[in-house]
Amino acid sequence: MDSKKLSIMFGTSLALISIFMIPASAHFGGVLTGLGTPTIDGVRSSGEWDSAIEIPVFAGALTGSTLLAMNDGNNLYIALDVVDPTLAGNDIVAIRFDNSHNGVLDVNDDSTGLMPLNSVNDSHFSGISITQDTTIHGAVATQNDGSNNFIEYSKPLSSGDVQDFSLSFGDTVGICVTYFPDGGAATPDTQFGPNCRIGLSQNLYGDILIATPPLVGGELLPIDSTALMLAGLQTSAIWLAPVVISVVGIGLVLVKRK
Ligand SMILES: [Ca+2]
Ligand SMILES: [Ca+2]
Ligand SMILES: [Ca+2]
Ligand SMILES: [Ca+2]
Repeated sequence: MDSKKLSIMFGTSLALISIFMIPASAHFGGVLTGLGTPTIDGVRSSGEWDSAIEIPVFAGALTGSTLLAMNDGNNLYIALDVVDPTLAGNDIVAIRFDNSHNGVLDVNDDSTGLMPLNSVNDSHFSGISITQDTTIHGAVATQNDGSNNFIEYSKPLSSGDVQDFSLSFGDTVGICVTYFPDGGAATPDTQFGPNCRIGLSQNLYGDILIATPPLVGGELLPIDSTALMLAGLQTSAIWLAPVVISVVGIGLVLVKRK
């Protein structure tokens, strides 16, 4: 095989590896990701969250609840579809983030508390405790459909506030979600991942991958045309096949030339 063909194959293989590169493995559960822009109104409208990967969370009385996340170029969106027949003033969602995905609670790791009356608290780890930010960022809306509370939350990917996360396309951020139904205590059954609130470790957090809209001709593709492809890319093991084949291919070509 001549060197030109070899370099083409090598280049193609590298391109395939970069295209099909999968994110770091989840701390717990599946990786949440998706591209899209929901309306933060507490209503799961038809198709609104279809591009987001939906994973089961919680246990016991909350079995059947699910968590979703997606992003566009501006915001991170999170939705919790939690089994709860009534929306009460003390149904609270607490979300903690592992900003840099390092598994350790760091100063300024982000945190939020979502209240059912559509108010949002914005906090961070001060080094001693979870403390309210100087400037509150984020929006939330919650509604009940008779069986579930649907909580929709948005926050800028990069608010510019050092007390908030700053996320770019391709980043993975850890997430710990706790639901306090009717002000009840947090138990492993009401947390994703289980007991993620305990201690300084963030190793039981789940993961959100900030989705990257593909560039075509130097421009971002419209989100709707790419969401399904990206969702499949992150969840289906079949997408690993080109990586494996490419790596094996490089090895075979190099061995053959020796
Ligand atoms: Ca909505
Ligand atoms: Ca951290
Ligand atoms: Ca803030
Ligand atoms: Ca914050």
